[in-house]
Amino acid sequence: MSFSSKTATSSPIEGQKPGTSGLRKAVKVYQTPHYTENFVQSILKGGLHDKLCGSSLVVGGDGRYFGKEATELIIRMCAANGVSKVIVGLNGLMSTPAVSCVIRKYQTDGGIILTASHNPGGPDADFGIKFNTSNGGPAPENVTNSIFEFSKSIGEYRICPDLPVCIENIGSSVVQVDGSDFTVEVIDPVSDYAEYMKTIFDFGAIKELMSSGFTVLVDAMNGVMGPYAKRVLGEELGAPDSSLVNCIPKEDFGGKHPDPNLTYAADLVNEMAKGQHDFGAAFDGDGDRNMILGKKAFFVTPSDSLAVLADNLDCIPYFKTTGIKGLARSMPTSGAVDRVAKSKNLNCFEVPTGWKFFGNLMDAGCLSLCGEESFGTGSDHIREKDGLWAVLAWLSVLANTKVTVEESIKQHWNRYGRNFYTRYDYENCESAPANKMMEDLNAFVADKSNIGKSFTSGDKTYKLATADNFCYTDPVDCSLSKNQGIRLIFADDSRIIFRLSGTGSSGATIRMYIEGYENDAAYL
Ligand code: G16
Repeated sequence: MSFSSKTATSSPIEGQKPGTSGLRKAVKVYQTPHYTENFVQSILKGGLHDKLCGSSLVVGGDGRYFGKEATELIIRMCAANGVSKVIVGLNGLMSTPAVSCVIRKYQTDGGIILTASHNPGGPDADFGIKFNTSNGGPAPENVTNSIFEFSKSIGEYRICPDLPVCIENIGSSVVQVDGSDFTVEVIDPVSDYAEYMKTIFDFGAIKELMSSGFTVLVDAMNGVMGPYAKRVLGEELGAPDSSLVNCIPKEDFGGKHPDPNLTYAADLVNEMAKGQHDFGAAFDGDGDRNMILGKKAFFVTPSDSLAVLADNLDCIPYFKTTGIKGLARSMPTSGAVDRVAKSKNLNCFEVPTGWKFFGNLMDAGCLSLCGEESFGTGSDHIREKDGLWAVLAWLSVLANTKVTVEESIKQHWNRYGRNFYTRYDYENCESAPANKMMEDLNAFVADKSNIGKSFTSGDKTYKLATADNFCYTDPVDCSLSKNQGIRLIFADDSRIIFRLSGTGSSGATIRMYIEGYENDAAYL
């Protein structure tokens, strides 16, 4: 069959600047005329440039409302823009880590992920589109800037309107578009990822743990992770069906906020609190975030999770082959992992918030394990954070060390001290006063007479040692990222950090992160 594409006239739409991770907006915004088309065309041209013609791309998403329409539109636009092959998940589904895995495995030129991650879904909620480059990771800032620049001067987009698109059956189809072959390959979104996990972890050891009376409870939050949890934890590792809950992906996540934290995964927390399960975990909508709980809902902060995994990487076969090249965390993540790095004589990088900043370090062979306070953990096996990987990593540690989750955390605190940590989110703020607050904080940190001042809280006094707005120079390509968050660092390494979220779909969200370090056993 052969088809012809056409050029449609359009004009720039304000505000198509990708945030921390893609362009997240209300579904209703994405549904306005030309909004999605403009952004997809900007990704294709601004993200791929002269590689566009003849390229291959992966397309997948978390199953949220509007995902299917957007997937079909993207395929029609890829066909019209000279892309030669699109690999797409069955029914448009593919977790974010799996997209990264598939891009790398099949060496495509990148991928387009349809997700607003942990933001709610449905006709009145959020949608998002994100571009990943050929290394499998989120596009770095120079690429997202180029996409944004393109969107500001767009005058037309290309589409093949009559191309029939069927993503409901696995298989490959080739058609002629404007005289060239165009292939759409619909794949099982789980298989490649599941096979890869088997090469990273010792499934035999985890299986043994799971059959020894150790019980898990995993909540997929009605997001894309259901089929992955069922295949890997259920079919491969023997977790009973009843221990894997909310595993059918729903367009509106069943009305839930698919964010794996103590607030939004409260059902899991309450069930774990009954003390009937040894290990609990939840994922976000697209499967890159994770929350880990021990028996009786013992909460593992993401910063501690990273530190404990860093201390136990020898429990994971993958690292025996690759070696441990270095560790990293985002700036607001607690310094717990830094202490592990120091004791193991490893480099520990501090990058701005956003997984995209880890990619260069991994590609340059400087980084094996990294994480963020925002419930993200992962390694250089792919270029996205990976919720199920984190669960398998924890199960590997527990299988090897034969201690409980709570014991492993407490042993860690006893050895390294404890970074007490909390984050406050002020959501749905008006943008202007939030920006003014950041300006005032900028003025405060610029005034060097504040250094050395003491502040007292309870029986503790904190002396301000450093105050700045975090600026990062990528050690690999020397690119500079300024204004990445206000840092107040005290003499004992305690910190207060302020930054504006880059993942909201409207208004402003102010984040305040507070961290205090203790190594006095009486306080742990
Ligand atoms: C995204 C990024 C993360 C980042 C988080 C922070 O997470 O992928 O690397 O830590 O945003 O968000 P904010 O700017 O709101 O603090 P996700 O899971 O939403 O893709």
